[in-house]
Amino acid sequence: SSLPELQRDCLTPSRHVLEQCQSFGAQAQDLSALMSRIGLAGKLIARRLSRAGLMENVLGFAGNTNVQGEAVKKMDVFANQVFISVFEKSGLVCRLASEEMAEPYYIPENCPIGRYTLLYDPIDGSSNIDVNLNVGSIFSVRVQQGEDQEQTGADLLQNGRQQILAGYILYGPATVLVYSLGKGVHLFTLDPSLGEFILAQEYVQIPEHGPVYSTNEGNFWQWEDSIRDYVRYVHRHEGYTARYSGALVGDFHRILLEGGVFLYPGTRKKPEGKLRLLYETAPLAFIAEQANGRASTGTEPILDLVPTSLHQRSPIIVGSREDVALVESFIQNPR
Ligand code: AHM
Ligand code: MG
Repeated sequence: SSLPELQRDCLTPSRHVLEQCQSFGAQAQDLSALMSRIGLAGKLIARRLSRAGLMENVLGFAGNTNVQGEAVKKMDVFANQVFISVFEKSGLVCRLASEEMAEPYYIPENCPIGRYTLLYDPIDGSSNIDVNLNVGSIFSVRVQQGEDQEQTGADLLQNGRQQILAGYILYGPATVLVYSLGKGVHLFTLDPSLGEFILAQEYVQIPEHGPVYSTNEGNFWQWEDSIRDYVRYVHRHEGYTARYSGALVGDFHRILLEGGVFLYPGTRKKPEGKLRLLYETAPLAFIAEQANGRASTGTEPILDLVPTSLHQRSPIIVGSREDVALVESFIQNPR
């Protein structure tokens, strides 16, 4: 009926969620509104990032001597606050749990209407901000189970299959938003002239195999033998290439589109690795599985892991099926 161009430009994430739900029922409306708020958070963060070097006290480039640590913190704190502001008085989310906050943040005026909890990493890969490289935000939505009267968020300590929606925003040359409701993975690009995310690719599938392995080889001598053996294997075989940016969202996004494997395994001193289960590895595992890829600790699917604390870490091996299986084979059958 309408012009093809208009049809395309109307395919925003909130509209897409309604189509995915195949209904205009209350749950569909809630999830659609939630997606549009997440998109707004992404736009607010993208805008701030794009001006970061110009604004005093954001990066500290302009006449601020005490740059590094503080500057990074400021953007982290800002991005964390963006998600809170966007969901306050929304009636949608009763709690937010973030990598940046020790305890969940409760929004009493949204309770008990908002049955959803948003878990997020507001700025992932923060060391990249100082040098104007890509960073991301990761999000995950769960339904509140039970009353949580003591406000401990104990019901969040469940496996990753309880996520009803997950995804990330990548602040790169373009800002992209990737999400899944458990019905495939969909990719949107921010059109700055419209200020809207517009559908770019539906039902994204990770290739069965890809050339990239993405890991911090600086940890080589801290790794277990099995991981070292895997990396020696790729060094000795043709067809592999290393890519590592220091920002998980960007490294993962490359693998989503082109295949390969990202790994942040544990080290001898820190067997759980660095990345957090609820805010980082479980949401990306959800996306990977929905795109026909896999995400593993080395011995079991990330999505089956049940945390015992909100900020628990987990190792992750994620990406193309064949490549994840190869890493697992080194872990499960040490040579
Ligand atoms: P952050 O959330 O504090 O930024 O930490 C997570 C980041 C990931 O984006 C990235 O994959 C990893 O830490 C890089 O860590 P390392 O410098 O140890 O390789
Ligand atoms: Mg992070």
